[in-house]
Amino acid sequence: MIDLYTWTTPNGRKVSIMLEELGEAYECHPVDISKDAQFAPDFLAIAPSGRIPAIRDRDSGLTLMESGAILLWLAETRGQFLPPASERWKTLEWTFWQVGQLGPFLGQAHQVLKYNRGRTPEAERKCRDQVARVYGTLETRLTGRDYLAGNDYSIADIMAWPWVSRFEWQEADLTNYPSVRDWYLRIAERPAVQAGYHKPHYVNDIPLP
Ligand SMILES: N[C@@H](CCC(=O)N[C@@H](CS)C(=O)NCC(=O)O)C(=O)O
Repeated sequence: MIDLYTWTTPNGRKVSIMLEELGEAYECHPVDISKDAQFAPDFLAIAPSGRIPAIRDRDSGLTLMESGAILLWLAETRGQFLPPASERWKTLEWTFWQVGQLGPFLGQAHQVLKYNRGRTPEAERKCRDQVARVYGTLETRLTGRDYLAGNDYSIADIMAWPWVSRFEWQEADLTNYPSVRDWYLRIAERPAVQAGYHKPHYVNDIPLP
């Protein structure tokens, strides 16, 4: 049994989607980051960075923060969504690209373009450039491929998809990125994605371009 500490954000949804894909038994513990629940001592004992998501494995007592580490641990210990041989390295390449580029740049875009629009035009211009750049990278990678690692759906897709699901917040028009759009819709149809998206509670339907 896994305890999942999470909230209704892209980083949190990566883990609930992965757990649903694995058919894993888990219990959700909401950490309302809009009310600073991430700074409660009990949560900080599990996630010293004070950021969701985090997990505790009840069997081994292992605790983990950082969505990339959590998905890698689940993939390795369950033997799923991390393909063998060369696709393994492409999976890790795109997993780390998500951690280092897609998440941080789109996260900045949410702050500037959604929550502070009209305040700093230069910051908005830079954010729009970076949004176009990461979507351009995704489009190039997904042209002629069903999934980021290649043929197989993997943790690389589970890492990236929840960030793309906020395309409206990022002012990203998916009709400009047809391969990303097809990939996004292909993954949105998965029952585990539809279940994991609404954890720890329902906010809105999965946005459809
Ligand atoms: N690199 C971390 C990022 C985690 C993260 O930024 N979580 C956000 C929500 S999506 C958070 O907890 N924010 C609260 C805060 O910064 O205080 C991961 O991939 O898990």
